Amino acid sequence: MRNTSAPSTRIAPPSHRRATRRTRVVGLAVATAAIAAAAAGVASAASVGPITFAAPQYSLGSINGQQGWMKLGPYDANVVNVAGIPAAAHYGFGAQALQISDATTSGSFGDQTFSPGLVQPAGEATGIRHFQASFAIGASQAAHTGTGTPGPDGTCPSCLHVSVSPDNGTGARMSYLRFEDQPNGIHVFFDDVTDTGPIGSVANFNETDVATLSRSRAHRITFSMTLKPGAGNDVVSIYVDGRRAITGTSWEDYYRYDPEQASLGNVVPTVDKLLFRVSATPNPSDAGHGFLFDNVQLTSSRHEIRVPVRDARGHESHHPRAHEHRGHGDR
Ligand SMILES: [Ca+2]
Repeated sequence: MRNTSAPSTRIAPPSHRRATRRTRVVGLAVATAAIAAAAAGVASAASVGPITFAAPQYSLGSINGQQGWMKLGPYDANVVNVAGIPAAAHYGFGAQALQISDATTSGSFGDQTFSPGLVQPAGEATGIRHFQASFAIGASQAAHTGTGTPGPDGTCPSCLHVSVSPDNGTGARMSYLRFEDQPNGIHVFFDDVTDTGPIGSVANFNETDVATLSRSRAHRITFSMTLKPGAGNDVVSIYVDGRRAITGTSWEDYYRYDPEQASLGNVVPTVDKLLFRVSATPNPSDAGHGFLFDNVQLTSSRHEIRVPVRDARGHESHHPRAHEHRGHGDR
């Protein structure tokens, strides 16, 4: 995985040394952190969003410091005027959206772009074991950007790329999607981890190309995580436009067993934010372009919440849940 090179924090993902298969977004709505009533039966513990990056809460320019967003490094992540981006005219993103490119990248974590956090993190030791995060993503340019072409393994290190991960705000990623703008569309790569232990056992990162998104419209992406007590049992499903693209597991056992986590006590982290990360090969010509993100929403809960079929605007559609298709989610 190219995204884990030279981690600059110690809560860092693994080097890709042993990947079995080379494996490797936000808005201006009010980020409401609503702690649900303590009454039994209330499914939702906490939520953020939907964030639509709208004025007046959000201003054009760097996302850092706006409504709980953080981006301390020199990355190209800005609230932008959608009217100035012809490709996005029909995305349904309203007047403003979040633009992120890989013009500037680094191997670091804690200074990259983080969403606002949930008041109640989800984690297997918290009793709040369900985490759901979704966002809309669209290309900022109608045509493939740059000159990158995929290699024999299907990945394209020189293509426009941004990864998104459920995280705790420090770079302790518990899952991972990478969006790559390849010539035939935006490829979506999912990574999970297998490590049967014991402590000191090196983890394997498994990467799967789960979808190819058309550039002609925006797409809704959802992480649905169930963080069960014990090893090797977390369930992570990825939905593309309301259809399930893959079900795998989390990165829990990297933290639980991998020697890279020994100095931190091999502790499995909680999740309460989304990390939008740009690492590996920078593409300076992508500055001001890259991907657009909107309608960002996060929820933690005691009970699993159904993943609604929504369009990129975040509107729930009327047709029933249809998410059992594995594989490419953009058909
Ligand atoms: Ca678990």
